[in-house]
Amino acid sequence: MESKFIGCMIGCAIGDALGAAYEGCPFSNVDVTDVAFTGRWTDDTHMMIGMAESLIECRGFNGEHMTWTFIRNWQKEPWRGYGPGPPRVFRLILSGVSWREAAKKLYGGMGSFGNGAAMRIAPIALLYHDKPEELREVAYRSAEITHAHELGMEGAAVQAYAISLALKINKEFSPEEYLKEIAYFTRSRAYRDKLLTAVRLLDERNRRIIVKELGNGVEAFNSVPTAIYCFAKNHEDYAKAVLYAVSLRGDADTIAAMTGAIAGAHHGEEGIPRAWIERLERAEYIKKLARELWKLKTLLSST
Ligand code: F2R
Ligand code: MG
Ligand code: MG
Repeated sequence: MESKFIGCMIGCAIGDALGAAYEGCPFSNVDVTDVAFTGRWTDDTHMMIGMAESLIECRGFNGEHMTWTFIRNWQKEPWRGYGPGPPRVFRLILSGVSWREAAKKLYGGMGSFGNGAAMRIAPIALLYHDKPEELREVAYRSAEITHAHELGMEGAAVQAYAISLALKINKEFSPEEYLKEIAYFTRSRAYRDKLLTAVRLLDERNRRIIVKELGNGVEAFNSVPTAIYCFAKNHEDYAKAVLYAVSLRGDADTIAAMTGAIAGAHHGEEGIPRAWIERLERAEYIKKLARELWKLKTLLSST
C-alpha cells in the first residue's frame, strides 16, 4: 500500500507535467509521446503538495490550516499556472475576508465549478480511502476553500472516490463495474450521466467522440469523468493511461494529472516508468510526503 500511495502522488505529478505542454491545445488526432516532457509540473501538483503538507502537519483535515498552506505556497510560486479563481480567493482572504466566505464570492456568488478542487484531491483520497462517507465529506470541505459551487465540490468527491477504488483493484477488475460503482456513488446527475456514457464508450476508438461526449474542458464535470474514463479504458498500463489522457488535449495537464493519480494508485510506484520519475521535479519530496501520509494512515487506523 505504501507503493500505491507513492504511485498516486507521483503519478499525478507526472500526468500534470506530461500534459502541461498540451494544455489549451485544440483537439487533434495526432498521437502524443513524452518528447515534450521536462518534468516541470504546474498548479495541479503545487496544490496537491499543499494539501498533503497540511494533512500531515495537522494529522488530518483542518480547513483553516489548509487554506493558509495553499496561500503560502502560492505566494512563493505564483507562476505555476494557477486558474483565475484560487488567486482571487487568496487575495480576498489576505484582505481580511474569512476563509470560510471568500470562495462563495466568486462567479457572481455561485462559486467555482472549475476542476481545481478535484485536481489536487489525491492526498485526501489516500488518507480517507477506506471510509467512503468521510471521504465525501472531507473532499467537500477541502474543495469549498476555493470551489464553492456544488459541481466543483462534487467533482472533488468523485475523483477522490475513483482513487480510493483504484487502491483496491484486484485481478478480476472490470472497467464497466468500476465506472458504474462511481456513478452510483455520485449524488449529481451531471456526473452520473457522464460516467454511464463512459461505460458505453469503453470500446470507442475515435477520440474526437470521447471529447465530444465526455468533454476535455476546465469545468469539473467536463474533465473528472473524462479522467476516470482514461484510466478505465487503459487500466492495464500507467503510461498508456496518461498519454491517452494528454492526447485528448484541452485541459491536458489536469485530465492527465487526475488520470495519473488513479492509475498510479492502482499500479504503485513500480508501475510508473523510472525514467519519468527521475526527470520529475521534486520527485523525492513528493515521495516523502506520500510516505508520511502512509505512516499517518497506519497510525490513525491503529488508534
Ligand atoms: N490556469 C490554467 N491554465 C491556463 C494558463 C496556463 C498557462 N500555461 C500558464 O502557465 O499561465 N490551468 C489551471 O487552471 C485549471 C484549474 O482552474 P481552477 O482552479 O478550477 O480555477 P477557476 O477559476 O475556479 O475555474 C476555472 C474556470 O472554470 C470556469 N468556471 C468556474 N466556475 C464557473 C462559474 N460558476 N460560472 C462560469 N464559469 C465558471 C471559468 O472559465 C474559470 O476560469 C486547471 O486547468 C489548472 O491546470
Ligand atoms: Mg495546471
Ligand atoms: Mg489544467
